[in-house]
Amino acid sequence: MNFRQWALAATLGLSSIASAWAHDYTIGQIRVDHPWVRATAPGQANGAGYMEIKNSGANADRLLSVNSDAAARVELHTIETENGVARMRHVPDGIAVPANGEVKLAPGGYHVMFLNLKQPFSQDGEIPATLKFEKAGEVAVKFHVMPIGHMQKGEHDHSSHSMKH
Ligand SMILES: [Cu+2]
Repeated sequence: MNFRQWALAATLGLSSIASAWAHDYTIGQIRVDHPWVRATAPGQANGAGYMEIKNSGANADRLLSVNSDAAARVELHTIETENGVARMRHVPDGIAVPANGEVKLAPGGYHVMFLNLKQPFSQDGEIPATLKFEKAGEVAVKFHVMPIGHMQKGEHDHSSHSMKH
């Protein structure tokens, strides 16, 4: 929960809002903040997941993989632009989390790709998954299912990419 969310919750005096926003997971020096996916459109076979990963330790770590029963396969992807065309690329070596730093999985960049969903992602649902870090180990998280048009502040929509699998 950032300060703005905290201030909002405090102003409204609604602890239920505060707890709904408190959605982070800690393992060792790693904190996983607000994992979320977008609700899927009818017929959409794949979904993308996002989160922020913070590392308060003096050693770099790496998100190696994500497992979830919600999809037939889960991969880590990034988006690269070549000759003006954005394409998705599998990152088999995982995503580095710098020492005393953070990495953001966000629309238009790194994401968790859920391939061949067993059920659609429906709004307000939760998608359980296990994140595996090279050093910190495994942590179970839940991706919150956000409304279909949800974007993080300052991000552009790249939802069309998810149709290209
Ligand atoms: Cu992807």
